[in-house]
Amino acid sequence: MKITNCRIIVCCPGRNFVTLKIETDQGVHGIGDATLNGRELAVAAYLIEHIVPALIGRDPARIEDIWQYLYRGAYWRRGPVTMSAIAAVDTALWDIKGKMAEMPLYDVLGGKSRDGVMVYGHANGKDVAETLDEVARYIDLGYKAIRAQSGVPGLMSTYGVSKDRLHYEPADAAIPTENVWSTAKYLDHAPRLFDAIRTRFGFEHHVLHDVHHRLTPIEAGRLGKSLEPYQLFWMEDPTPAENQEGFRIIRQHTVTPIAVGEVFNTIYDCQTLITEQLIDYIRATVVHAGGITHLRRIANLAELYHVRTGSHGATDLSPVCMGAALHFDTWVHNFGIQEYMRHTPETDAVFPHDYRFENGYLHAGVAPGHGVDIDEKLAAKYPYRAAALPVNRLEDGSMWNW
Ligand code: CS2
Ligand code: MG
Repeated sequence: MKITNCRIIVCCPGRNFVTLKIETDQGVHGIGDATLNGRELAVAAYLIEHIVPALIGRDPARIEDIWQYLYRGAYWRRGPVTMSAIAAVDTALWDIKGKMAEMPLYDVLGGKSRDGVMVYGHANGKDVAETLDEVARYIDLGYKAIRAQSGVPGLMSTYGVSKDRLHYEPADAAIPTENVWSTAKYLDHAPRLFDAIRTRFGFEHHVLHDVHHRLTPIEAGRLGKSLEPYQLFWMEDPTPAENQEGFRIIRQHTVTPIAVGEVFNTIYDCQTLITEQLIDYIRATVVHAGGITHLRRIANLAELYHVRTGSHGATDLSPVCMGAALHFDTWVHNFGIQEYMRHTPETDAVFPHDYRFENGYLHAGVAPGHGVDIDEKLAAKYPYRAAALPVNRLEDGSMWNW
């Protein structure tokens, strides 16, 4: 069996997506997501210039060897652009593997560990009252787990709050929008939000919160401690994780569980966090962490240390990534939860898929491979539009983490 052709499809059905399609001499094709929010064309160029020419003629069955060839063979290892490009190839090859075996991907990986994948939705509002109404909406939709974000009094805008409540989309301008941040205002406000949620809805549902890399370790320790009465499922990205040792400080001060890793691209980014049990959930995902082949290594390491998976699933990860992630989640033993931000109907139409939501769970579907395809004719109607994520400044004007 041979790879005969590779196509890179860039489209914007509401937001930008980069999709790799690998075709073979057996008439079977595979699809992989290569989307890196705000840097889409860099990954597309990496694929076109450096990967596709080396793939033609290779045997698509040799997934492990191709992964090692692209990772070791580049000399320049790691990084989000490289690893997203490798992930796209890897995902497409696993898709082909499943189609050739006539098995859903979870069966190729080792079979189902569970019947459905628990997901969390993203409830957000400009203030506490509006966020509470959104939490109620997710409860009505059947969600068992809900992440809550709200505007902070005195700040014009913040991470996680959008006009279109159900389809949160932060990349809103070609040149980044500038936000203003105050740690003091946020730390004062966040516990009030969760107090209001537990007062109104009780403790039946899992609640989560994303700090989006805004705090220092000691501030994160304080926040985690102040949220303990509300029993969060997790506190996400409390501090930037380049400094993995910083999480020791957070751990010394709070038992609020911690989830980290949506921006990670290799196992080395989380090695200390996992082996020292400084986190509870690892958020690395298929598209940004080298595909199924590498994510499997991360999850296997995590399992040794009681760390469970909680993969990133924002709208900027395409339905192709979501489909692959759901098969992975269905198989992997140490699964925790999966993020599920709903795609717009335009996006869903461009990417016909087999997964479905029911009663708080996503089901991967039984189609061979990962069960997601791309309608190229429809995709061509939505050309690329430059869009970047916002940036953040402190109130005195200095740059901060968005
Ligand atoms: C996020 C994202 O979903 C999440 O947890 O932190 O919204 C993130 O900001 C975007 O995926 C960035 O592309
Ligand atoms: Mg996040």
